Amino acid sequence: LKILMERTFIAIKPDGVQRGLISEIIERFERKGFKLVAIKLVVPSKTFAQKHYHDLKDRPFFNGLCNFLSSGPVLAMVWEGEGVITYGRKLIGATDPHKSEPGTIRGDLAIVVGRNIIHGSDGPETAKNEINLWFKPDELTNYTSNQEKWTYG
Ligand code: DGT
Ligand code: DGI
Repeated sequence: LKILMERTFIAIKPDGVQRGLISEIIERFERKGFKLVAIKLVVPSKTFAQKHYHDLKDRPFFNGLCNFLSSGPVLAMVWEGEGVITYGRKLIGATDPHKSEPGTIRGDLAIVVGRNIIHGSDGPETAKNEINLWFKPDELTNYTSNQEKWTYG
């Protein structure tokens, strides 16, 4: 059995932290079987938020989005597992909570796009870039979870 391990960057934005949704969100990733390899609570600067969202720099909501991301603590995390980039997005749900399915994080826990509580990398390239932007190499742990042999067989 060959496991194709991947890592993705997941962040609970200031609205999710303020609304007390940290444990609820982490629980969903944990229960699925994904492994937490890095975590920290940080207040990003506006400049840092602009770097994180640079792909959206021409959108009308870019400034408001960056102000919002830097308005309070963000819980930055790296999660590992087979297919975690794609499946993480599935757990999160569609960008606009009006459209996210019930059962997803945004579908169950958010209402409007400007306050959609969580971010997740949208592909292998962004995952790599976002992990490098938010974490130093020595902040990423390497360990074998006792669960892995039961989760993957
Ligand atoms: P803020 O700046 O933290 O108070 O954020 P809000 O609540 O004003 O709203 P936000 O962050 O969703 O959007 C920031 C700005 O961008 C806001 O002045 C309205 C504008 N905006 C947001 N979404 C859209 C959109 O879909 N289209 C256009 N044209 N403008 C938008
Ligand atoms: O990767 P996503 O967060 O699902 O979506 P994205 O990368 O297209 O957009 C990043 C964030 O920007 C999103 O979580 C919320 C915000 N956003 C996206 N589209 C809109 C938006 N915010 C507002 N106000 N209006 C939008 O149309």
